[in-house]
Amino acid sequence: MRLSRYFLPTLKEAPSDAQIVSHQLMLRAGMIKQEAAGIYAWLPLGLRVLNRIEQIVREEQERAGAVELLMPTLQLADLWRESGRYDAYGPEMLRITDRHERELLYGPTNEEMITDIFRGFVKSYKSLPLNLFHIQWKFRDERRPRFGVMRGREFLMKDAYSFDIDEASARKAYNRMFVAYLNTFARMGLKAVPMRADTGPIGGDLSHEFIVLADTGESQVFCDRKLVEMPAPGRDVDWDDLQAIVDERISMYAATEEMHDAGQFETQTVEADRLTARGIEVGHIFYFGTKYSVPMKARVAGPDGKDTEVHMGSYGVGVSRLLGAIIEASHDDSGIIWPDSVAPFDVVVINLRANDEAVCAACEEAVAKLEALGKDVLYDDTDERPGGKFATADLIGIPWQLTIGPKGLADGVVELKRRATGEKLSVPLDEALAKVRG
Ligand code: 5CA
Repeated sequence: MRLSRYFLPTLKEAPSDAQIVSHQLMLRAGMIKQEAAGIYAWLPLGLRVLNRIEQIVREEQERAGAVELLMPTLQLADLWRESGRYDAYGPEMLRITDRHERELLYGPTNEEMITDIFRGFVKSYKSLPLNLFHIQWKFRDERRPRFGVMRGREFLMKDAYSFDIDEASARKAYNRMFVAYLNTFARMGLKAVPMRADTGPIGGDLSHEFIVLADTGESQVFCDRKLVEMPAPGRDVDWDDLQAIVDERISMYAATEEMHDAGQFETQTVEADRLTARGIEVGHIFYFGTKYSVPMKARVAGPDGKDTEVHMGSYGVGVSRLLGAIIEASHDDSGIIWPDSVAPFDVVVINLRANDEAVCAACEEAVAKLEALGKDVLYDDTDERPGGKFATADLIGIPWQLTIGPKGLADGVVELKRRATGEKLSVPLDEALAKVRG
């Protein structure tokens, strides 16, 4: 992608109402534009990262056995009356009336709709276990939308819903999502800690939030330091029996403010491991049994032929919020430092003299070779001065910067910089390519 033909509206200064660093950097890097309070347009660079995060979430959901579908953003109010949540949800729900005076709402979550889909098609326990997910925009009319995409009103969520014949099997579904979440966030370079959590309007009595520790986090959290450093379980696990992996983690103290018990914290952890911090909730999983299947009559025939209500759970990931969380966890004074796995481009090739034929030819050769290696390349072919180009490259956080100018070219070298460490190498192009290839 040539920068001269791209759309990257970077800003010198962040608007003064952007309070936290991730919001400031997303605006300065030309990733998002606010359209209304808590509602953003995703500009090309932001959309690239959003898509990459979405894809990691999708892959890890599928690895854990969940199946993707797509439900609409608009839902019928009557469906929500069946569960009793239409009135219970309160002013966070955006209610809409169509031209036929039919009451609709912009979905804040999808338990009712997925339960309706399920009951329409699934009649036997033989179709279970089943876990269906989608990645769709949600709307919650938050009282205080703030911090950019962290607490938006319109935001992208991955929500999965599991259906099982009984509680024991539903807990296995819960464990699969628990482990999938650990792997998902680790792939994005995040340390996300599962913590006991309040279930709020979703309901149920078993629930964990996945929290990324960051000073700007909205909630106060308390946990055992060892839990933060624990590596993710990885893909090669027995997906049918994850209890030991889950138990090892939930046996260590970790709780959000609402669930915190100071006495228990002291007895369960030694003082040196007691961590009190702030955190960002990037995921939340719930087991709520038959809360929706009873009122909505979602039943299947069991092995004995008798109809029984299914046991359900729901599992959310804040896909758009994750951009903010990743930036909070990975930036410096010059800008964003994207982990390789979610970066909008893998490499930026910086042309130091865009009016010099030999330099342009060398840059184009480098771009072509990088693309042949399967890399996504942003080619800064603009006639901006070098200082401005380096500042932009640092700001937008591309993991590798490959700089080519007349002086290096005369010596047969290019400069390769790793954004995360600042480490620079002056080497022949082929050596730089080998480094980037990894
Ligand atoms: N139905 C359940 C699970 S699918 C549910 O809605 N859970 S939730 O309310 O906890 O939301 C799931 C995730 O969405 C949260 O963990 C959070 O990461 C993200 N999220 C929630 N509200 C917002 C918001 N206003 N802005 C951005 N992300 C949000």
